[in-house]
Amino acid sequence: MAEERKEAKTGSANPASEKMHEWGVEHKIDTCFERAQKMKPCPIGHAGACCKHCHMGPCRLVGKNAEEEITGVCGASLATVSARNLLRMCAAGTSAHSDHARGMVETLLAVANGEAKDFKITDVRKLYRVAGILNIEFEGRAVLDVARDVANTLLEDFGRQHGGQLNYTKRAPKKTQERWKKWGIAPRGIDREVVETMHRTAIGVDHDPDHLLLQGLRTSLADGWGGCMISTDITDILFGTPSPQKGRMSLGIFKEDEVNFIVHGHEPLFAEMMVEVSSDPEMLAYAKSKGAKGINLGGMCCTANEVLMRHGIASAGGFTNQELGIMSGLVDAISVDVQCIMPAIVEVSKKFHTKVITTNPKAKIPGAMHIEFDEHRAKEIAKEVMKVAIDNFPNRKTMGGRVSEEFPAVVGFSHEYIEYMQGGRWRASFRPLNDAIMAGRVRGVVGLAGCDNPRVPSTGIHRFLATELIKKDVLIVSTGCGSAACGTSGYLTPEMALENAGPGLREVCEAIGIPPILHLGSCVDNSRILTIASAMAEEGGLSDEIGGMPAVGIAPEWMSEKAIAIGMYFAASGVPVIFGGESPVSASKEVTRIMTEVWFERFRGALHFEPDPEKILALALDYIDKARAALKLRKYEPGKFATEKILMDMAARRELEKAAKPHIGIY
Ligand code: BF8
Repeated sequence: MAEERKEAKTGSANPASEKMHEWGVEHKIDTCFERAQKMKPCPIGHAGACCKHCHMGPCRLVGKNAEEEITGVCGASLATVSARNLLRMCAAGTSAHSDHARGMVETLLAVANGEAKDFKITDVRKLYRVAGILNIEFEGRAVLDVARDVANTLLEDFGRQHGGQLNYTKRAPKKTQERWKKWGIAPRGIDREVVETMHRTAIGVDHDPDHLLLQGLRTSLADGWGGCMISTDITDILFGTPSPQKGRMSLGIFKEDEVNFIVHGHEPLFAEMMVEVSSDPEMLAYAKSKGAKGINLGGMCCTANEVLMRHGIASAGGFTNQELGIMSGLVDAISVDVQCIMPAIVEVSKKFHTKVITTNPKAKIPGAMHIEFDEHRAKEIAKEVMKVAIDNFPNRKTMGGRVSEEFPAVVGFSHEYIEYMQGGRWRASFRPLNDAIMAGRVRGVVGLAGCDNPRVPSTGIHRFLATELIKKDVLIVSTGCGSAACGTSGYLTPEMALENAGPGLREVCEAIGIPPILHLGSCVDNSRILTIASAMAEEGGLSDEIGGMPAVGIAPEWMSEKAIAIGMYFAASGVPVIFGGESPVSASKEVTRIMTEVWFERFRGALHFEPDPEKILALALDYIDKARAALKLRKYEPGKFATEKILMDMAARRELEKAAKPHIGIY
């Protein structure tokens, strides 16, 4: 298998992960890397040419001139079939983020009603900000009353039936909103858009590919400006808006002499409680009674991002690291809730002593222990789960692979903090960033996001793009497993700017003391990028809408339907997006044309699929440079930039702290 793997160039591109993977290969433990080799994707489904929306099929629309000449039994064309397939991926992705968001809002409501005693409103300022956006009066009112109104208002966004559109769509620049209105894609209720997408993609309903794809965009906007943005806001209100934290990342975070507990998944409610419980004196005493020196909490995937950016809890990495972490033999228990959890972790855990515990009522895995989380008894349940890990500590017997690498990381750049770091508390703004782009110090901005993927040298394309982009003065904002790929390679540090960034970007990073790759959080926190782009448009000097900014989104190793929803909401909002790997609709030239040319014309965004990392880089830079030219900004030349504007340094920012009036804007 090892030889085969070399030939196929799979495995992880991260040295620590690959070391652990090699250990697994030697000990005959299969992981996603081996399964990816064994499982050849069906080429028809892979290209979006298979329709199984009724039982006359599945129909396979293949052959010479399939687009013109072949149809399904019902007569559906290849373009219809491909568009419908993409829409269903988008609907599933939207459902995942939005169901997560619903859980967050329900918890906020429970807190407001005094029913979730272990949680509280941590960021009242953010609550007021959100209340302001929703036109809810907050001055002079009890905090919990404001929270109740915020929760109830946002809950309406899920099920709105008549008229109107999602509350948060008004946070987009006016011009962006006008485009949505013109093309009829302003989302109404989140659940409604998902249901309509499922309806219109059923046999015998909507057959016009362009019309279908517009509904896909409307659904994706319900994800971005609904599910994701709501989730980000409520999480900040409940657990605090992130500001830079120091953390540790990679597979070397486990400790031999402590109880190692991993929180994995997406919804941060349970994980937050585990953070609290891991330093609880009663739990620590219990761990000591079992021979452990302490409790070492770590995270995996997006849950890791959530607790890393708020508490500095170490991250073991992204999607393809989940089995590898267990292979250390040091994980006493891993809790999982929803999304991106490989059921295979149960099989790997059987080779060691690790307990896998499912905690969400929506998700069980055969062979795993199930202890259901209930926000009304949050701490009690968290303690129960932690005790499982502590009781399991003395059972460690099978020696796993050993990896010592762990990297420091500076994480937790919320959009509020990015605004703050450019002007201090009282004059927070995006002016300095816009000026740096106008002056040519910063060439443009790339959102590096999405999954890591065992079908490519995992995390490697993220690393390649991160290095090349910052070298070319492109500021990176990263989320999800894109952040994990960068962090587990040691890229999320200010030193990265000194050593690898181009001269203009380096100057900006040095002036503010930030890394050239800003960790913005989990995948739902892609909504922070929408907020930043809106603020940049509002600030002036660049584009007056999200479209037309020298900005691109890249998900080079995507695999999840959630990534499709994200890519589509960025495209609909005006951002050209490039996904790595083969297109899931490559079979249809018509669908591909609509997603690139037609969407760009209408929304100034697009969705490309490009397997070659060099070409992804070239396409991203081309979009950025063309946007600069269209905005009549000075031509980007490395090392040459206008000098009249400088970014605010720390000393200047401290001076501003002494000034007056807080700024509570719409963002
Ligand atoms: O939501 S980046 S593999 S962990 S889907 Fe999943 Fe992809 Fe990671 Fe978070 Ni996002």
